[in-house]
Amino acid sequence: MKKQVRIGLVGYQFMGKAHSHAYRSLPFFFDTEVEPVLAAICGRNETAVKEAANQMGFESYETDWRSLIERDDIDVIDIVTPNNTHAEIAIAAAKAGKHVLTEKPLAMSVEEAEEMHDAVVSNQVIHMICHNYRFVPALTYAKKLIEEGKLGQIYHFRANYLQDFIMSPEFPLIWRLKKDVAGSGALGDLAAHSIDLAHYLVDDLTEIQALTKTFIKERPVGEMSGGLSATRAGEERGSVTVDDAVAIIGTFANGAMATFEATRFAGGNRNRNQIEINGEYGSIRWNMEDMNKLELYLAADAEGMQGFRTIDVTEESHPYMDAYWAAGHMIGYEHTFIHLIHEFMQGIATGKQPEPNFFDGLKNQAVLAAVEQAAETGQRQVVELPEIKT
Ligand code: SOE
Repeated sequence: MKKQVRIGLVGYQFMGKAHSHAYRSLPFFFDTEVEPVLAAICGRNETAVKEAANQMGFESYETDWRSLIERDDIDVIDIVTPNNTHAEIAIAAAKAGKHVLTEKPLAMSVEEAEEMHDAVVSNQVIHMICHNYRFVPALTYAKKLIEEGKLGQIYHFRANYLQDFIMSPEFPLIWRLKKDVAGSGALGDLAAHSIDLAHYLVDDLTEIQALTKTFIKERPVGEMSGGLSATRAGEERGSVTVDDAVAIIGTFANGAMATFEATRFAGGNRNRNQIEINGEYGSIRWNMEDMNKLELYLAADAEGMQGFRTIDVTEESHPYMDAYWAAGHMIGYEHTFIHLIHEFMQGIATGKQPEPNFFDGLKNQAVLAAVEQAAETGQRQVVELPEIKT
Protein backbone atom coordinates (compact mmCIF):
# COMPACT_ATOMS: atom_id res chain seq x y z
CA MET A 1 0.00 0.00 0.00
CA LYS A 2 1.19 3.52 -0.82
CA LYS A 3 2.24 5.87 1.96
CA GLN A 4 -0.53 8.36 2.63
CA VAL A 5 0.15 12.10 2.73
CA ARG A 6 -2.53 13.87 4.73
CA ILE A 7 -3.50 17.30 3.42
CA GLY A 8 -4.68 20.27 5.48
CA LEU A 9 -6.08 22.98 3.19
CA VAL A 10 -6.47 26.53 4.51
CA GLY A 11 -9.16 28.32 2.46
CA TYR A 12 -11.94 26.94 0.30
CA GLN A 13 -12.92 29.36 -2.44
CA PHE A 14 -11.79 29.42 -6.11
CA MET A 15 -8.26 28.09 -5.53
CA GLY A 16 -9.44 25.81 -2.72
CA LYS A 17 -11.62 24.04 -5.24
CA ALA A 18 -8.81 23.84 -7.82
CA HIS A 19 -6.34 22.37 -5.31
CA SER A 20 -8.84 19.91 -3.76
CA HIS A 21 -9.86 18.69 -7.18
CA ALA A 22 -6.20 18.11 -8.04
CA TYR A 23 -5.49 16.04 -4.91
CA ARG A 24 -8.58 13.95 -5.59
CA SER A 25 -7.84 13.38 -9.26
CA LEU A 26 -4.12 12.70 -8.91
CA PRO A 27 -4.29 8.95 -8.02
CA PHE A 28 -6.80 8.39 -10.79
CA PHE A 29 -4.34 9.49 -13.49
CA PHE A 30 -0.81 9.38 -12.07
CA ASP A 31 1.14 6.60 -10.44
CA THR A 32 2.57 8.92 -7.79
CA GLU A 33 4.69 7.23 -5.11
CA VAL A 34 2.48 8.57 -2.30
CA GLU A 35 -1.26 9.02 -2.04
CA PRO A 36 -2.76 12.37 -0.95
CA VAL A 37 -5.66 12.16 1.47
CA LEU A 38 -8.00 15.13 1.99
CA ALA A 39 -7.71 15.14 5.78
CA ALA A 40 -8.98 18.59 6.82
CA ILE A 41 -10.08 21.92 5.40
CA CYS A 42 -9.99 25.16 7.35
CA GLY A 43 -12.04 28.38 7.21
CA ARG A 44 -13.36 30.90 9.75
CA ASN A 45 -17.05 30.54 8.86
CA GLU A 46 -18.11 27.18 10.33
CA THR A 47 -21.24 26.71 8.21
CA ALA A 48 -19.37 27.50 4.99
CA VAL A 49 -16.30 25.40 5.80
CA LYS A 50 -18.46 22.42 6.81
CA GLU A 51 -20.27 22.66 3.51
CA ALA A 52 -16.94 22.94 1.65
CA ALA A 53 -15.64 19.85 3.49
CA ASN A 54 -18.68 17.87 2.36
CA GLN A 55 -18.57 19.10 -1.20
CA MET A 56 -14.84 18.68 -1.73
CA GLY A 57 -14.55 15.41 0.17
CA PHE A 58 -12.49 16.33 3.25
CA GLU A 59 -12.64 14.01 6.29
CA SER A 60 -12.88 16.90 8.75
CA TYR A 61 -12.76 20.67 9.15
CA GLU A 62 -11.21 23.30 11.42
CA THR A 63 -12.12 26.94 11.99
CA ASP A 64 -8.65 28.09 13.11
CA TRP A 65 -5.53 27.38 11.01
CA ARG A 66 -3.45 27.14 14.20
CA SER A 67 -5.46 24.08 15.31
CA LEU A 68 -4.95 22.57 11.88
CA ILE A 69 -1.17 23.01 12.12
CA GLU A 70 -1.13 21.52 15.64
CA ARG A 71 -2.71 18.28 14.42
CA ASP A 72 -0.33 15.29 14.29
CA ASP A 73 -2.33 13.64 11.53
CA ILE A 74 -1.58 16.45 9.00
CA ASP A 75 1.53 16.26 6.77
CA VAL A 76 0.92 19.14 4.36
CA ILE A 77 -0.39 22.67 4.82
CA ASP A 78 -1.78 24.06 1.57
CA ILE A 79 -2.47 27.81 1.73
CA VAL A 80 -5.13 29.31 -0.57
CA THR A 81 -6.06 32.30 1.58
CA PRO A 82 -5.59 36.03 0.74
CA ASN A 83 -1.98 37.10 0.30
CA ASN A 84 -1.50 38.91 3.63
CA THR A 85 -1.94 35.60 5.50
CA HIS A 86 0.54 33.45 3.54
CA ALA A 87 3.65 34.27 5.58
CA GLU A 88 2.28 33.67 9.06
CA ILE A 89 0.64 30.38 8.14
CA ALA A 90 3.54 29.08 6.02
CA ILE A 91 6.17 29.90 8.66
CA ALA A 92 4.13 28.26 11.45
CA ALA A 93 3.53 25.22 9.24
CA ALA A 94 7.24 24.84 8.40
CA LYS A 95 8.18 25.19 12.07
CA ALA A 96 5.75 22.37 12.83
CA GLY A 97 7.52 20.22 10.24
CA LYS A 98 4.69 20.30 7.67
CA HIS A 99 5.36 20.45 3.94
CA VAL A 100 3.93 23.66 2.47
CA LEU A 101 2.23 24.70 -0.75
CA THR A 102 1.26 28.37 -1.08
CA GLU A 103 -0.75 30.29 -3.63
CA LYS A 104 0.97 33.16 -5.43
CA PRO A 105 2.32 35.74 -4.87
CA LEU A 106 4.39 34.19 -2.11
CA ALA A 107 4.22 37.15 0.26
CA MET A 108 3.50 40.83 0.79
CA SER A 109 7.15 41.94 0.61
CA VAL A 110 10.63 40.65 -0.12
CA GLU A 111 11.39 40.60 3.63
CA GLU A 112 8.39 38.37 4.31
CA ALA A 113 9.30 36.13 1.37
CA GLU A 114 12.84 35.78 2.75
CA GLU A 115 11.50 34.77 6.16
CA MET A 116 9.25 32.20 4.53
CA HIS A 117 12.12 30.83 2.49
CA ASP A 118 14.37 30.65 5.57
CA ALA A 119 11.63 28.82 7.50
CA VAL A 120 11.11 26.07 4.91
CA VAL A 121 14.84 25.62 4.35
CA SER A 122 15.82 25.49 8.03
CA ASN A 123 12.97 23.11 8.85
CA GLN A 124 13.80 20.90 5.83
CA VAL A 125 10.28 20.62 4.53
CA ILE A 126 9.19 20.32 0.90
CA HIS A 127 7.78 23.60 -0.43
CA MET A 128 6.09 24.83 -3.59
CA ILE A 129 4.41 27.97 -4.89
CA CYS A 130 1.38 27.53 -7.12
CA HIS A 131 2.51 28.92 -10.48
CA ASN A 132 0.36 26.38 -12.26
CA TYR A 133 0.93 27.64 -15.82
CA ARG A 134 4.39 26.01 -15.87
CA PHE A 135 2.44 22.77 -15.89
CA VAL A 136 0.43 23.41 -19.05
CA PRO A 137 1.94 20.59 -21.16
CA ALA A 138 2.45 22.99 -24.09
CA LEU A 139 4.67 25.17 -21.88
CA THR A 140 6.53 22.28 -20.27
CA TYR A 141 7.17 21.15 -23.84
CA ALA A 142 8.25 24.66 -24.88
CA LYS A 143 10.80 24.55 -22.04
CA LYS A 144 12.16 21.27 -23.46
CA LEU A 145 12.46 22.76 -26.97
CA ILE A 146 14.28 25.81 -25.59
CA GLU A 147 16.64 23.65 -23.51
CA GLU A 148 17.40 21.55 -26.58
CA GLY A 149 18.48 24.76 -28.30
CA LYS A 150 15.72 24.68 -30.94
CA LEU A 151 15.30 28.46 -30.67
CA GLY A 152 19.02 29.19 -30.24
CA GLN A 153 19.88 32.36 -28.41
CA ILE A 154 16.76 34.01 -27.02
CA TYR A 155 16.21 37.64 -28.00
CA HIS A 156 12.68 38.41 -26.81
CA PHE A 157 10.22 37.24 -24.16
CA ARG A 158 6.85 38.95 -24.58
CA ALA A 159 3.91 38.30 -22.25
CA ASN A 160 0.54 39.76 -21.69
CA TYR A 161 -1.97 38.57 -19.17
CA LEU A 162 -5.35 40.14 -19.85
CA GLN A 163 -8.53 39.96 -17.78
CA ASP A 164 -11.61 42.19 -17.53
CA PHE A 165 -13.58 41.07 -14.46
CA ILE A 166 -13.38 44.40 -12.57
CA MET A 167 -14.11 46.76 -15.46
CA SER A 168 -17.50 47.91 -14.20
CA PRO A 169 -17.07 50.85 -11.77
CA GLU A 170 -19.78 49.14 -9.70
CA PHE A 171 -17.72 45.96 -9.27
CA PRO A 172 -17.16 45.86 -5.49
CA LEU A 173 -14.00 46.59 -3.57
CA ILE A 174 -12.93 42.98 -2.92
CA TRP A 175 -9.74 41.95 -1.07
CA ARG A 176 -7.88 41.69 -4.36
CA LEU A 177 -8.23 45.49 -4.71
CA LYS A 178 -6.81 46.36 -1.28
CA LYS A 179 -3.05 46.79 -0.91
CA ASP A 180 -3.00 45.76 2.76
CA VAL A 181 -4.54 42.38 1.88
CA ALA A 182 -3.38 41.66 -1.68
CA GLY A 183 -0.03 43.50 -1.76
CA SER A 184 -0.61 44.63 -5.33
CA GLY A 185 -3.22 44.28 -8.06
CA ALA A 186 -2.77 42.99 -11.61
CA LEU A 187 0.95 42.98 -10.79
CA GLY A 188 0.96 40.28 -8.08
CA ASP A 189 -2.10 38.46 -9.36
CA LEU A 190 -1.38 38.23 -13.09
CA ALA A 191 2.07 39.58 -13.97
CA ALA A 192 3.54 37.32 -11.26
CA HIS A 193 2.51 34.33 -13.40
CA SER A 194 4.17 35.83 -16.50
CA ILE A 195 7.31 36.65 -14.51
CA ASP A 196 7.41 33.03 -13.34
CA LEU A 197 7.14 31.83 -16.95
CA ALA A 198 9.92 34.23 -17.94
CA HIS A 199 12.18 32.86 -15.19
CA TYR A 200 11.25 29.30 -16.13
CA LEU A 201 11.58 29.57 -19.91
CA VAL A 202 14.30 32.19 -20.38
CA ASP A 203 16.45 33.23 -17.41
CA ASP A 204 16.43 35.42 -14.30
CA LEU A 205 15.45 39.04 -14.82
CA THR A 206 18.20 41.44 -13.85
CA GLU A 207 16.67 44.91 -14.30
CA ILE A 208 13.27 46.38 -15.03
CA GLN A 209 11.37 49.58 -15.69
CA ALA A 210 7.63 49.85 -15.12
CA LEU A 211 4.41 51.81 -15.29
CA THR A 212 1.28 51.08 -13.25
CA LYS A 213 -2.24 52.57 -13.49
CA THR A 214 -5.34 52.53 -11.35
CA PHE A 215 -8.24 53.53 -13.59
CA ILE A 216 -11.08 53.34 -11.05
CA LYS A 217 -10.06 54.72 -7.69
CA GLU A 218 -13.27 54.21 -5.66
CA ARG A 219 -15.71 51.34 -5.55
CA PRO A 220 -18.66 50.13 -3.46
CA VAL A 221 -17.51 48.05 -0.50
CA GLY A 222 -18.15 44.31 -0.96
CA GLU A 223 -16.65 40.86 -0.98
CA MET A 224 -15.96 37.83 -3.18
CA SER A 225 -18.87 35.48 -3.66
CA GLY A 226 -17.29 32.56 -5.51
CA GLY A 227 -15.12 32.37 -8.63
CA LEU A 228 -14.33 35.95 -9.59
CA SER A 229 -17.78 37.38 -8.77
CA ALA A 230 -18.52 39.68 -5.87
CA THR A 231 -21.42 41.10 -3.86
CA ARG A 232 -21.63 44.71 -2.69
CA ALA A 233 -22.32 45.37 0.96
CA GLY A 234 -24.42 48.55 0.70
CA GLU A 235 -23.96 52.20 -0.23
CA GLU A 236 -20.53 52.68 1.37
CA ARG A 237 -17.62 53.24 -1.01
CA GLY A 238 -13.90 52.77 -0.44
CA SER A 239 -10.57 53.40 -2.16
CA VAL A 240 -8.85 51.02 -4.55
CA THR A 241 -5.26 50.90 -3.35
CA VAL A 242 -3.67 48.58 -5.93
CA ASP A 243 -2.81 48.80 -9.63
CA ASP A 244 -5.44 47.89 -12.23
CA ALA A 245 -2.79 47.49 -14.92
CA VAL A 246 0.96 47.26 -15.23
CA ALA A 247 3.52 47.42 -18.06
CA ILE A 248 7.09 46.27 -17.53
CA ILE A 249 10.18 46.20 -19.68
CA GLY A 250 13.27 44.36 -18.56
CA THR A 251 16.50 42.57 -19.25
CA PHE A 252 17.42 38.94 -18.54
CA ALA A 253 20.76 37.68 -17.27
CA ASN A 254 21.37 36.04 -20.66
CA GLY A 255 20.90 39.36 -22.45
CA ALA A 256 17.39 38.76 -23.76
CA MET A 257 14.77 41.50 -23.56
CA ALA A 258 11.44 41.20 -21.71
CA THR A 259 8.16 43.02 -22.15
CA PHE A 260 5.15 42.33 -19.93
CA GLU A 261 1.65 43.74 -19.73
CA ALA A 262 -0.92 42.66 -17.15
CA THR A 263 -4.34 44.24 -16.78
CA ARG A 264 -7.84 43.67 -15.46
CA PHE A 265 -9.17 46.25 -17.92
CA ALA A 266 -8.77 44.47 -21.25
CA GLY A 267 -12.46 44.22 -22.18
CA GLY A 268 -13.47 40.90 -23.73
CA ASN A 269 -10.35 39.10 -22.49
CA ARG A 270 -11.52 36.83 -19.69
CA ASN A 271 -8.27 35.03 -19.00
CA ARG A 272 -5.98 35.65 -21.94
CA ASN A 273 -2.56 34.68 -20.68
CA GLN A 274 -0.18 34.66 -23.62
CA ILE A 275 3.52 34.58 -24.35
CA GLU A 276 5.81 34.78 -27.34
CA ILE A 277 9.52 33.98 -27.42
CA ASN A 278 11.76 34.89 -30.34
CA GLY A 279 15.18 33.34 -30.73
CA GLU A 280 18.02 32.97 -33.18
CA TYR A 281 16.55 29.90 -34.94
CA GLY A 282 12.85 30.27 -34.29
CA SER A 283 9.94 31.46 -32.19
CA ILE A 284 7.15 30.04 -30.06
CA ARG A 285 3.73 31.47 -29.25
CA TRP A 286 1.19 30.22 -26.70
CA ASN A 287 -2.11 31.43 -25.32
CA MET A 288 -4.05 30.00 -22.37
CA GLU A 289 -7.37 30.37 -24.17
CA ASP A 290 -6.17 27.65 -26.55
CA MET A 291 -3.85 26.00 -24.07
CA ASN A 292 -3.27 22.65 -25.80
CA LYS A 293 -1.71 24.28 -28.84
CA LEU A 294 1.86 25.53 -29.19
CA GLU A 295 2.81 27.59 -32.21
CA LEU A 296 6.36 27.05 -33.44
CA TYR A 297 8.31 28.83 -36.17
CA LEU A 298 11.65 27.42 -37.28
CA ALA A 299 13.83 29.55 -39.53
CA ALA A 300 15.36 26.37 -41.00
CA ASP A 301 12.08 25.42 -42.69
CA ALA A 302 12.28 25.33 -46.48
CA GLU A 303 11.53 28.43 -48.45
CA GLY A 304 7.85 28.55 -49.24
CA MET A 305 7.12 26.49 -46.10
CA GLN A 306 8.11 29.22 -43.67
CA GLY A 307 5.72 30.34 -40.95
CA PHE A 308 4.25 29.27 -37.64
CA ARG A 309 3.02 25.68 -37.44
CA THR A 310 0.59 24.63 -34.73
CA ILE A 311 1.50 21.64 -32.59
CA ASP A 312 -1.36 19.93 -30.79
CA VAL A 313 0.36 19.13 -27.51
CA THR A 314 -1.90 16.14 -26.99
CA GLU A 315 0.35 13.24 -27.99
CA GLU A 316 1.32 10.60 -25.45
CA SER A 317 4.93 11.68 -25.97
CA HIS A 318 4.16 15.19 -24.69
CA PRO A 319 4.75 16.10 -21.02
CA TYR A 320 2.12 14.64 -18.65
CA MET A 321 -0.16 13.62 -21.54
CA ASP A 322 0.38 9.85 -21.34
CA ALA A 323 -1.53 9.98 -18.04
CA TYR A 324 -4.76 10.91 -19.79
CA TRP A 325 -6.57 9.98 -22.95
CA ALA A 326 -5.67 8.75 -26.42
CA ALA A 327 -3.69 11.17 -28.61
CA GLY A 328 -5.64 14.21 -29.73
CA HIS A 329 -7.86 14.42 -26.65
CA MET A 330 -7.30 17.73 -24.93
CA ILE A 331 -7.09 18.70 -21.27
CA GLY A 332 -7.94 21.93 -19.39
CA TYR A 333 -7.16 24.48 -16.67
CA GLU A 334 -7.75 22.06 -13.77
CA HIS A 335 -5.13 19.63 -15.09
CA THR A 336 -2.36 22.21 -14.56
CA PHE A 337 -3.03 21.91 -10.82
CA ILE A 338 -2.98 18.10 -10.99
CA HIS A 339 0.49 18.26 -12.57
CA LEU A 340 1.75 20.69 -9.95
CA ILE A 341 0.38 18.54 -7.12
CA HIS A 342 1.97 15.50 -8.79
CA GLU A 343 5.39 17.21 -8.59
CA PHE A 344 4.68 18.21 -5.00
CA MET A 345 3.78 14.64 -3.97
CA GLN A 346 6.83 13.24 -5.79
CA GLY A 347 8.94 15.78 -3.91
CA ILE A 348 7.50 14.56 -0.61
CA ALA A 349 8.05 10.92 -1.61
CA THR A 350 11.66 11.37 -2.73
CA GLY A 351 12.83 14.31 -0.60
CA LYS A 352 13.92 16.10 -3.80
CA GLN A 353 12.80 19.73 -3.80
CA PRO A 354 10.35 20.40 -6.68
CA GLU A 355 10.03 23.67 -8.60
CA PRO A 356 8.66 26.29 -8.52
CA ASN A 357 9.33 26.52 -4.81
CA PHE A 358 9.73 29.29 -2.23
CA PHE A 359 13.08 30.23 -3.74
CA ASP A 360 11.32 30.91 -7.06
CA GLY A 361 8.60 32.74 -5.12
CA LEU A 362 11.24 34.89 -3.43
CA LYS A 363 12.88 35.79 -6.75
CA ASN A 364 9.44 36.62 -8.16
CA GLN A 365 8.68 38.77 -5.11
CA ALA A 366 11.89 40.72 -5.71
CA VAL A 367 10.70 41.51 -9.24
CA LEU A 368 7.26 42.60 -7.94
CA ALA A 369 8.95 44.93 -5.44
CA ALA A 370 11.27 46.32 -8.11
CA VAL A 371 8.28 46.97 -10.39
CA GLU A 372 6.49 48.92 -7.66
CA GLN A 373 9.63 50.90 -6.93
CA ALA A 374 10.22 51.61 -10.61
CA ALA A 375 6.60 52.63 -11.17
CA GLU A 376 6.66 55.28 -8.44
CA THR A 377 6.69 58.73 -9.95
CA GLY A 378 10.14 60.25 -9.85
CA GLN A 379 11.99 56.94 -9.86
CA ARG A 380 11.38 56.54 -13.58
CA GLN A 381 12.81 58.84 -16.15
CA VAL A 382 9.79 60.33 -17.88
CA VAL A 383 10.58 61.90 -21.22
CA GLU A 384 7.76 64.16 -22.33
CA LEU A 385 7.02 64.10 -26.02
CA PRO A 386 7.25 67.39 -27.89
CA GLU A 387 4.12 68.85 -29.38
CA ILE A 388 4.29 68.20 -33.12
CA LYS A 389 2.52 70.89 -35.11
CA THR A 390 1.15 70.42 -38.61
C1 SOE B 1 -7.85 36.05 -10.81
O1 SOE B 1 -7.30 37.10 -11.47
C2 SOE B 1 -7.16 34.72 -11.08
O2 SOE B 1 -7.90 33.71 -10.47
C3 SOE B 1 -5.73 34.68 -10.53
O3 SOE B 1 -5.72 34.87 -9.13
C4 SOE B 1 -5.08 33.38 -10.90
O4 SOE B 1 -3.78 33.30 -10.42
C5 SOE B 1 -5.09 33.29 -12.42
O5 SOE B 1 -4.48 32.12 -12.83
C6 SOE B 1 -6.50 33.31 -12.93
O6 SOE B 1 -7.12 34.49 -12.49
